[in-house]
Amino acid sequence: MSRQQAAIDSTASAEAREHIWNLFRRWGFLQANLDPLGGLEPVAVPELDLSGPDADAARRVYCGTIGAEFMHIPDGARRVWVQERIEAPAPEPDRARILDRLVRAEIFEQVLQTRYLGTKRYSLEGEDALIPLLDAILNAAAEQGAEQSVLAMSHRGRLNVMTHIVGRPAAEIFAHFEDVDPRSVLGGGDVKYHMGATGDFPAVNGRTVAIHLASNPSHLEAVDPVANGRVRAKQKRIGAEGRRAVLAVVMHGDAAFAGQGVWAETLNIAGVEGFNVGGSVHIIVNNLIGFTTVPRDCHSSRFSSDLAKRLPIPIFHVNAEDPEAVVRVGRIALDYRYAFQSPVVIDLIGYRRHGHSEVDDPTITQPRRYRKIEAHPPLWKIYAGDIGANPGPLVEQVREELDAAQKEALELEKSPPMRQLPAYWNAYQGGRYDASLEVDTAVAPQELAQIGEAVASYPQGFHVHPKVKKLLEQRVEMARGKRPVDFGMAEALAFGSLLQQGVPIRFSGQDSRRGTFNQRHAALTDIETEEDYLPLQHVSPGQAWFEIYNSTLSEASVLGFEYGFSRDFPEALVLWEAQFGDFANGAQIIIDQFIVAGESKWGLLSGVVLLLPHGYEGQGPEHSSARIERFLQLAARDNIQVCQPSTAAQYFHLLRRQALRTWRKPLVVFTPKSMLRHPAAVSSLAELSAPRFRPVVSDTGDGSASRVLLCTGKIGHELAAERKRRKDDSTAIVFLEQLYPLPEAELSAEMDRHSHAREFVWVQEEPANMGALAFLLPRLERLARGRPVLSVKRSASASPATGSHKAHELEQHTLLTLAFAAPAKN
Ligand SMILES: Cc1ncc(C[n+]2csc(CCOP(=O)(O)OP(=O)(O)O)c2C)c(N)n1
Repeated sequence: MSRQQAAIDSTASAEAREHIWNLFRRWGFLQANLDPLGGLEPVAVPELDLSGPDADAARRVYCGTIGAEFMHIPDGARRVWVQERIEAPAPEPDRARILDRLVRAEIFEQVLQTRYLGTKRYSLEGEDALIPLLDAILNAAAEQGAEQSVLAMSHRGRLNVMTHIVGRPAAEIFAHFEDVDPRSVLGGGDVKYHMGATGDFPAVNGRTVAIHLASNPSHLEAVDPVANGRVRAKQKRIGAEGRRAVLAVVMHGDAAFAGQGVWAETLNIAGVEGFNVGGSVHIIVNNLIGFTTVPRDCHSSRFSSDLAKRLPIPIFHVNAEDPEAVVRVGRIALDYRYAFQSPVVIDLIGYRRHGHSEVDDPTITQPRRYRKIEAHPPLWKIYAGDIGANPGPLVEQVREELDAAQKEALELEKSPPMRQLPAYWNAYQGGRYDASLEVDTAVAPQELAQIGEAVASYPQGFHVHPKVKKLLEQRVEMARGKRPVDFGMAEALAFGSLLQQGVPIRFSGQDSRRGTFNQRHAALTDIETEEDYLPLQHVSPGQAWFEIYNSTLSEASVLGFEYGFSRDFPEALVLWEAQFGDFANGAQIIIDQFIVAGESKWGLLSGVVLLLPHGYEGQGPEHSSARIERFLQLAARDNIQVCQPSTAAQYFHLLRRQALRTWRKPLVVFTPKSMLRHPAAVSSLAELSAPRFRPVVSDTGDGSASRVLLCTGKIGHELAAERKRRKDDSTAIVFLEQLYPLPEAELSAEMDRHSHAREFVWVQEEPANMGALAFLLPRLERLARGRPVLSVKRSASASPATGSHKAHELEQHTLLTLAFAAPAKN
């Protein structure tokens, strides 16, 4: 054979070999040995029906207990990175450490089972490898320079993670089982497997990783964006090294991962600038069951992880009964996150030893599987056998330690707090409202002028759109007092003045940079280059940071993220805007489970602001309401603030108040649409220099009116116009600008001032079953002290508003007429 021919042959065989390996790289995971109970049958893949030394070698690598899915990643460098790590020989693991973790994880569950029979603990048994997996991830993270990690997870194995990863003493967990102090949580608190916890993870390399296990509700996956938002805030606080220093590790159930949209929305925002946390590590604690439901009823795909493949990120399936493979995957996944600042998914496939909880009998629905599980030894026994170790003394020692911990718990009089808030929360408080919390929010006119000029400026040579240029010229006139201030400018002035005072601002929402109603223009676009310029980043030297992002078209993940951010950045004003208020219910779980109840359940505060455009303007059922009634129904014990400022100045003071008070409470603001530039809603600079937000805006009359119309928001301005048209001088109009906490003193003073009024009338645009009516009526009746309180509203309706603009106008006309005529009894 000629030398040339030999070279061609060897090239051909190198290519053939590469082809074989590529087939296994692409499809091998479908035939990997991933299910400890053998239920996950290999998929028939004709491309892999190969024999020969190369095929055998590739099969050993790609069809063993690790199934790597990465060939869908478009970036070749990333594919090669994974491939090299998977094809390299497995590093020597620390077997004693793995066995120690497995024994501790399992014995902990067993002790809980015997001591607290009949109590739910959501055992980790069958997925015990999670503990060595987290251990491997955090050790690798410590090597990469991680200083903190935010962990999020649901019920399964949570108590185990609290003890063995977060580092909470077992005695604390026992104390919560003993429920030693029920009186401290009457009407509040949360179950033990939802509580947050903080602690320190001592890494093998001598460093410590501070762990924050996020408090989470029952609603599966809802915590995902919250955890990421928290990580982003922690990273922001650190600065340039933030992404290295703070790591998100999010755990999921297999049914929840496949089923819940919020995690998919969260993963979708992971690579978007405003929400990027440099990659989060996701672990599916995959026991191949969701309560009683089997995988084929949980998703339309082979793996619960399959939706993750829509993103260019790797997914590592691993058999939870090969703990050495598990820790190897943990290391590879973590290093990938650090190499590419990318999310990564680990699918840890095991089983669930007991029922959904320990009080649940799984043999009713999966009798065969559970016969198998009953006969299946725990992992530590299998592993000890595999490595030829005698775990007996360790098992004894762990049992003794846990016995001692339980005795310790019995002595406790209070359930110990399992977390410590960071020092940056020291300056802030929650609890009930108190007038002493108020601060002045005035800004002097000359300062407003300076800030106003700055927010209307842009660099020389920056090509502003002619329409925006005109608007900015108008803003300069507003700043100089030559033109009244509108809502858009009031917001810019509030932000600018806060930034100057050192308050950072983070803002996100759909199309929020320009503003859905073309009103904000917080980011200017050069019409030649499409480059951005954010005037609020250039208010004055030494100012605080300002960020504003257009979000993805998601409510749940984005609001969850902003709530999370607010949880770890109390000094910042954090705002989320719904495109129209009606869309906020896409984030209803975040509102219900975190924003309104977080303080009551977990003692955790947030000053997040929700801006919800609201108003009946004939734009149809989904562009009118922000469901005021729902927020008021959720309001109790001063948990949130619900406000509707009727003028630009009121909005200005409200935003400043939120940032400058030390009271950290979520603020829901119903913001205007058509009123954004309306002459009735604009304000003078003097009003911005007035001391404070006024929760009740009184009628300017002398109090002699025979009727008082009470209202909030846009309808008040329409009532005022109607009153003028009618030349009516016997009707007063009072704006309630804060619906919750209800400013009873101010409201009752204003009602008392109208001593000649024969009746009070609550007027709202919403149908009778919506708006503030149901919340306010009993309260107004109390404050009216015997005088009648009537109401004008649309008829009760299943949908918030009509779809016909003309019908809307007819309704609105009737509403105004009725307000000035004889209103119906309630
Ligand atoms: C959003 C939501 N819907 C329903 C439930 C009720 N629920 C609690 S656990 C569970 C099954 C979860 O299965 P999986 O995600 O596989 O986790 P596992 O319990 O198996 O660890 C369900 C449906 C819930 N907690 N959250």
